[in-house]
Amino acid sequence: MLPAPPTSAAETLADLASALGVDAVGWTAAQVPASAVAEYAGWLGAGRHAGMTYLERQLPARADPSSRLEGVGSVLVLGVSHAFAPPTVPGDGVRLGRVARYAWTPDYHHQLQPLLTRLEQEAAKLGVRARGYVDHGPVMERLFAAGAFLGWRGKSGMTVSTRLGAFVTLAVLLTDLPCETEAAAHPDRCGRCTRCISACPTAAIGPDRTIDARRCVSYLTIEHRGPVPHEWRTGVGDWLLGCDVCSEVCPWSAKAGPLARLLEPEARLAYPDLTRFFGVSERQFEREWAGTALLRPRRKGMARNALTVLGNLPTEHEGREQGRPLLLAGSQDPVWEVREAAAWALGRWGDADLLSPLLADPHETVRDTAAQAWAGVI
Ligand code: B12
Ligand code: SF4
Ligand code: SF4
Repeated sequence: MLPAPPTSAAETLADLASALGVDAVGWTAAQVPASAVAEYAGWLGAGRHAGMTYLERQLPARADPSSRLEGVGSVLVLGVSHAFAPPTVPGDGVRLGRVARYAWTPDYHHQLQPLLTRLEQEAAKLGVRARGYVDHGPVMERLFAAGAFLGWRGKSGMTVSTRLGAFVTLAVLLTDLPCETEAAAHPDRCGRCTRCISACPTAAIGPDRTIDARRCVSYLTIEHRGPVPHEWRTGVGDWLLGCDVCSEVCPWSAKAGPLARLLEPEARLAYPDLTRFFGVSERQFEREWAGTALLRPRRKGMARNALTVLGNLPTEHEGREQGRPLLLAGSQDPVWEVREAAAWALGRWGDADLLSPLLADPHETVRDTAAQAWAGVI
């Protein structure tokens, strides 16, 4: 039996979520087993959260959902598909590299928040206290998703659904509705498959269904500040923002096909024009990309990522001609991290003309990378 609070209010809230366009809806008890907390602490202890130190501070709150909502009893878990059909590539600008699907729409946090607010209001009318979260909150969304039978914890760490595949965004509504059903979880449907583990470009997926963020391309392109460690730059490949490899190769994603209906992708976000990351201030960038996922790495992060993607272009790639002016712009960027990424990319291209000025760069790290690039050891 699926876990659900035994009231008509629970049904009303679940029905409303479905009526608002949510693709998968389920209830679970607001319980976090001690074993999950211990595992999470072990993950942090091993340093696999990389620079996301906020995750350490949030552990007590994650372990205890009543810290978010006093008297919490049950959680309504929402799954929203972001399995989009790709939009048509616009013809203008320099459009190289790939953006992960979650970022093809205006920021999903902003898009889904009104839906959660609507559910909170409906709950209040029903005499239920409720608090919604999408991604940002210190809530074990994937644990609750498994408890609500939305999907299981795949070997990639992703919540995978038989109906929606892995391209599913999660949100939760903590409520004070009691839940007496025993905690259960969606059965594992990975079987003997290990596709995500083999396909991960940086071998970031461990044998324990967790990842090492220090080498995950998603972390490196979105959350990591400063130069990406050289050892992972080729693994970044053509990813400008995020990484979908472990979700793409999952057979359950292929079975699901494109079915997103609540979120709408935009071509300018799926295929951003790389020239817009150079020769502009952070403020101009923020204005242009307001309300999108590109704000997280900021202008300097996106310029760095664009240069990494350019550095990874194969020798005969047609994009090299369009990309060279960007390498020049990157090598003259006011931000040293961007110049450092340009030095690396120029080394990969063997472009001595644009590389040589960086050998005398005012920043030591840029000079170091330029020297390695010059020596051909990049
Ligand atoms: C930090 C974070 C990241 C980090 C670290 C990711 C990671 N795998 O740990 C980075 C930046 C690398 C990242 C990348 C991505 N992320 Co992210 N991320 C988060 C965030 C904010 C916290 C996750 C976290 O605490 N990780 C630490 C690990 C140890 O915790 P965990 O995955 O929750 O699992 C723990 C427990 O929940 C428990 N657990 C999980 N499932 C189950 C099931 C059972 C039965 C049990 C008992 C326990 C259990 O076990 C773990 C140990 O305690 C969540 C949102 C949230 N509030 O949860 C989004 C979230 C996990 N990310 C999401 C997405 C979409 C992505 C990317 C696909 C984005 C992209 N395309 O680039 C990649 C995928 C990488 C991957 N393979 O996981 C979605 C995932 C949706 C889904 N279907 O699973 C989330 C849920 C955001 C959302 N609201 O939709 N992310
Ligand atoms: S998001 Fe990419 S780099 Fe990160 S674990 Fe998945 S496949 Fe590996
Ligand atoms: S790719 Fe295979 S192993 Fe990985 S999550 Fe999907 S089904 Fe599981």
